[in-house]
Amino acid sequence: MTRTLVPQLTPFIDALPLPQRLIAEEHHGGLVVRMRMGEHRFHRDMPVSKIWGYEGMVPGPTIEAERGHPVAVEWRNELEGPFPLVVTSAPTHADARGVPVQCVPGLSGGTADRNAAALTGHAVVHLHGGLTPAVYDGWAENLLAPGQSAVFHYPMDQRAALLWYHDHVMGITRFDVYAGLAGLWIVRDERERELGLPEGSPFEVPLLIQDRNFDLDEHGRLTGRLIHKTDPETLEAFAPFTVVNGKVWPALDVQPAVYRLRVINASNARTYRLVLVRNGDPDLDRITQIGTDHGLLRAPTRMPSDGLVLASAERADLLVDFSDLAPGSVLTLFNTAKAPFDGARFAATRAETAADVAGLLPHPEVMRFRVVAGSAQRRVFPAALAIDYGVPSLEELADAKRRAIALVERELKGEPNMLTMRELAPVMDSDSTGLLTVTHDGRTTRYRAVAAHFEDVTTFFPVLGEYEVWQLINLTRDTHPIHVHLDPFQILSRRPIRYEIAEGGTEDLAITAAVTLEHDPADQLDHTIDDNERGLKDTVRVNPNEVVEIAVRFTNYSGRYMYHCHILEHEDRDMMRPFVTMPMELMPFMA
Ligand SMILES: [Cu+2]
Repeated sequence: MTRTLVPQLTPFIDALPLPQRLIAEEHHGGLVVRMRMGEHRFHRDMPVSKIWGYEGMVPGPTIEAERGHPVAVEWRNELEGPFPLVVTSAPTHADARGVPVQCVPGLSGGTADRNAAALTGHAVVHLHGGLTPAVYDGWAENLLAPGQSAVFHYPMDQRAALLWYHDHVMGITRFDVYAGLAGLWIVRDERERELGLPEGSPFEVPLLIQDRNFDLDEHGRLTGRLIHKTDPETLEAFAPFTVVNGKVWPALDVQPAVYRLRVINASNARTYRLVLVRNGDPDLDRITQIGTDHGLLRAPTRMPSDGLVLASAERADLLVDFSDLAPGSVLTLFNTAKAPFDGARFAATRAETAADVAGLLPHPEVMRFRVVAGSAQRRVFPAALAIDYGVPSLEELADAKRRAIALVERELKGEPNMLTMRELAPVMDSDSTGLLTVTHDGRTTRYRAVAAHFEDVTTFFPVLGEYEVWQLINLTRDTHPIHVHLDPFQILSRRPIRYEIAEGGTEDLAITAAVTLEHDPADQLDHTIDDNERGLKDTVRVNPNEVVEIAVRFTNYSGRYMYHCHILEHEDRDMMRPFVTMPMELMPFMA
């Protein structure tokens, strides 16, 4: 089904806002950030929206810190009801015209969820990408009620990178982040300064990309009221309007110079594949990627030929060279990824025609760059970027603890599907049932699921300082961005699998399935690791028919942390699990 929906808002009207900067050094490392109800205008032609935001803003202030200089933030919960967001599940997947309801504004026949409307503003802040002691990491159950506050200490003993802080409340992260509780956090260090990278305005520009939907009044006009809408077939919210730094489809005037774009996908569920288009053609060669989730790559990389894929919470540090362009040149950023994202390719040459309502992508526009007059500034950046990390060697990994996790979707009658990460333990006995087998080169390993839900027993106790290899096995039809709190990891491999789940084999905990590490003939994906993924990551896409192996080594902080799918609707139901990092010398005392 292809159909073009006329957008109810004119694109490229509003100027791209730059979030307010909150520079920790200027406050001697001590900051106060209040969570507050606010009013925010997402587009010039729409009334203001009520939001919950840090300092009452969307996005919150960008906190900037220096490596090695600790930052203490007093997070003050001053949220007030009523909850500014209408949560609804529409009764049907598509409207009378056959258009999926998620592609259009309004409630689409749904009613406001009363439990969501009754939310009063419990909150907890997580610094995503922070190497943070467990007590300040924002455990999803340790909440601040309105009127309460807490000082979180962030050591900032970590390399320069674009992080972000956002709400992480158990079961409702998807609503709190959607209501506005997200902001950027930039760590800076000497290595980046040696390289002469742009820092601050005008040549360093953060781009925080989200999708949002809004309510309609009785005349069909947008009211500005935020809507989180799902439907019987799609448990994630994929909203039709793309919002960058809080504006729908904004525009940025750029000089003929090199810009550093710090891009983050802060959407609940939507994956973007970003393609820059000029005069109808993809113009990806002017973009060089220098960094990923945890900062600089070892060497600059070019864009993947289809465009830059960023799933929820993934970041990219980009240099975009506009220096050869005449004033008046226009470049438009498009998204070509349909939703839910399953890794399927889409040629960059077709980016302008990526609209696809069946793929819940009614408006592929993201934002626009307009070149204005200025003296052309060319800059050359070094070919060597990061010099502080390498790929873990086979020797380092030889004795690594290996863990396996199956990503499983379970259909439930009369309620939305349940997604879980099943932690697997090898079993020896031969006659058990309820097993998941993994066959590789003729050798079969048999596993039993020992934990699936957040509240199940903790089974992961990584020892500080030691490498571990985690194997993420996707038995679903969607791509899941898996995020591990605390230390970053490196992607070791991404390989195709074929698998069969036994009839009725997906139980609440047990899973009966046979996985083979070989290509499924029906599978179109190439299961490669992009060059821009060969850095320090904290979120990795695990595509359908795929197993991804990561090497992770936790370093300084012991305690209880979480790892989870960063599709917030999945994280909330129930794709999140705890792990406990342990000092080596305590291990003999563990039962
Ligand atoms: Cu997921």
